Amino acid sequence: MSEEKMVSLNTIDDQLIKKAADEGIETMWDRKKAMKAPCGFGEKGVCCRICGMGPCRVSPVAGKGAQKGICGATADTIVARNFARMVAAGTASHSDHARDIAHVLHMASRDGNYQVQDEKKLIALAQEWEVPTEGRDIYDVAHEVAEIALNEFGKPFGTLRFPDRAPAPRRKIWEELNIMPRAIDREIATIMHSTHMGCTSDAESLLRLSMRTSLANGWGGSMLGTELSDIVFGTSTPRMTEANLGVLEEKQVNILLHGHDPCLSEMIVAAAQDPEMIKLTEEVGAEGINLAGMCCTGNEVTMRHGVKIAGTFYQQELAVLTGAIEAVIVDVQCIFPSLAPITDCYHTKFITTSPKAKITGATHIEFNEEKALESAKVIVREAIENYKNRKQDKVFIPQSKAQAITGYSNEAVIKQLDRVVNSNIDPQGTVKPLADVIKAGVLRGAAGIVGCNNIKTKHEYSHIEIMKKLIANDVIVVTTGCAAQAAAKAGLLSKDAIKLAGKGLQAVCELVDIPPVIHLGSCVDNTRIIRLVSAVSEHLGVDNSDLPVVGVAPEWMSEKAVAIGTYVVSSGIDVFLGITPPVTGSPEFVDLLTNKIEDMTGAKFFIDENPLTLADKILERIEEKRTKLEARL
Ligand code: SF4
Ligand code: MSK
Repeated sequence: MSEEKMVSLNTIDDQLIKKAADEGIETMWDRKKAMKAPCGFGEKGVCCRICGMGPCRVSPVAGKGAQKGICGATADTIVARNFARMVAAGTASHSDHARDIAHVLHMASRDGNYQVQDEKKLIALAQEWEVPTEGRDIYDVAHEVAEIALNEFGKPFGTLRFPDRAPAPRRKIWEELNIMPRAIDREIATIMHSTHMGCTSDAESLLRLSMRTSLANGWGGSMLGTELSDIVFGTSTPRMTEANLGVLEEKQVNILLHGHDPCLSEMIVAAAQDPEMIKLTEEVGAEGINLAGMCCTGNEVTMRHGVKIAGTFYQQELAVLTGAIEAVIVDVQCIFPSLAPITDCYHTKFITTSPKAKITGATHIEFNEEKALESAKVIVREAIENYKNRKQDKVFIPQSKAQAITGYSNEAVIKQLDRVVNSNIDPQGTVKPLADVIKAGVLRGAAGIVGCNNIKTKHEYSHIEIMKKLIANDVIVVTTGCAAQAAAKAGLLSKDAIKLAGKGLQAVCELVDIPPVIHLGSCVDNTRIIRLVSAVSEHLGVDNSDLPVVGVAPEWMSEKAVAIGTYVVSSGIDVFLGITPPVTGSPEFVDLLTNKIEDMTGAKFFIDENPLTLADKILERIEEKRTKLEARL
C-alpha cells in the first residue's frame, strides 16, 4: 500500500483493516465510505435545528439562497450558537467526570477502597481553600475539600476558585471581558439557555459566553479532575511503558481499558492483582492478566501504574480485530457504539460500566463506587473466564510496540528541572530553569500538542510530523490525550528521540534527563499545561500571551477539544487546529476566532489542514512572540 493510501502512520493498522475485510467485519473506514460526501451545511455550521420550525439550513454564500432561518437567525447566529453548544458539551463532559472523582474523594476512608494517596497535595489544596488542617484527621480534611469541590459546580454566588491561580494580568483580562467563570453547571446552563430559540443572536456575545464556559472547564471542571485524581490516585511520576497493539499478550488474559474515568480503571488495576483473580487466571490456563489502556483511561493508568498503552482513539475497533482481547471494559467518552457488533464477531466481551454511557448490545455491569473493588472483581472475573473461549485461528497480534516514558505531572517536571539548579544560588522547586532557557532562546518555545484522531486525516501523521518538526527546531513539546499515545507509538516519548531534537533542545533534554516530547497525562490534564505556562509567565513577570508557547490540536474530533481550545485561547495561548471546525459558514465568526479574539485575549486560533504548513505557522508565531517577549524583558 502506498504511503498516501495508508489510513495511518502505523502499518499494522492496515493489516488489521485487511483482516476485517477478509472476515467481513465493518469498521469506521467502511462507514466513512458509505457516508459519501459530508453534508455541506453541517460542515460549515449553518444548519440550525434548535426549534421545531426548523431545521433551517441557510446559505453560507452571501446573496445566494436562503440567508436567514425562519426566525430570522443569520448564518453568523447559527454558527456561533452551534459553536457555543459544542463548548458547553465539552465542558459538561470534562466537568461531570471531575464530579465523580470529587464524590470518590468524599467517600475515601482509611480502610475503604479509595484512599488519599497524595496527602501533601491535599493539604496544599486545603490551605489554598482555607480549610483548617492543623491537628485534623486527613480524611476529615479530604471530605471538606471534596464538599467545597462539589460546591464549585452549583454555588449560587461568586466565581470559581481556581481562576485565582492564574497570573494577575490574565485575571484582569477575564474581569474586564466579564468572562470570569461562575459555578461550572451554571455556565453550561447559561449557554444552553442563551442558545435556546429566541435568546442571544449576537455572534460576539455568543463567543464571550463560550469563553466563560470554557474557562469553567479549564480553570474549573478539568482542573478539579486533575487535582482530585492526583489526591485520590496519586500524583504521577515518570515510568517506562510500551505502546501499540503489540503490547497484547498471546498467552495472557488481555483486558482493554477504554474511556476516561480513573475511578473504575484504578480499581480494575487493583482487582487484577488480587490473589483470587490470579488464582482464577491459573485455573483457566492463562499465564497472567495483561491490562492495556486506550484513550484517556489508558493515559490515567499508564501515568500512575505504567500500564501498557494498546493504542489511540481510532484503534479501538482494530484492538478487537486482533481477536486476542477477552474484555473491553469502558467507562465514559470516546467509545464507539460499533464495539458491540465488532466484539460479537469474536469471543470478546464488551462491558459498559457507567449509567452515563450505556451502549446497545454491550454487557452492562454497573460499577458501584461504594463497593468498588468487589465491583471491579466481578468485571475482571468475566474477562478471565472468557479466556477459554478465545479462538486461536482468529488471533492476530501485530508485532509492533515502542518504548515510552509516561507520567510527568508538573511536580515531576519541576523535580527534573531541580537537577540543574545550583541550590546555593537559586531555590529548588520552581520553573526558573525552564523560564531561563526560554528567555535565553536555547529553547525557542514550547508547544502543547493534544487531542484526538480524526478520519478526515491520515491517523497520527499530523501529530507526528508536527512534533518532529517542532522538536527539530528547539521547541519542547508536552502532550496529552491521544496525541500523547501517538507520540508513544512513534517512539517520541523515549530518550532515544533526543537525537531528533535541535541542538538547544538536545542540550536541555540531556541536562534535565527528559525526552523531547513529554507525556503530561489525559485530556483533563491539559490543565497541567496551562498551569505550567502560567508558572513561567509569573516567574518572568509577564502574561501568558507574551510567551512563545502554543497549543496544537492537529487531529481533534470531540466537543471536549473545542472547549479545550477555547479555554486555551482565553488563557492567552494561541491554538493551532489541523481540522477546520464547523464555523466557515460565517465569515464574521471565523474573523472573531482567527483575528478579533486576539484583541480580547492576546491569543487566537489558527486553522490549517496541512500539517507541514501548520508547523511552519507555529514556528513563525513562536518567533513573533519571542521578538515581543525580548522587547518586554
Ligand atoms: Fe430555524 Fe430559528 Fe428555529 Fe433555528 S431557531 S430552527 S433558525 S426557526
Ligand atoms: S481520549 S477526547 S479521542 S484525545 Fe481523551 Fe482521545 Fe480525544 Fe477522546
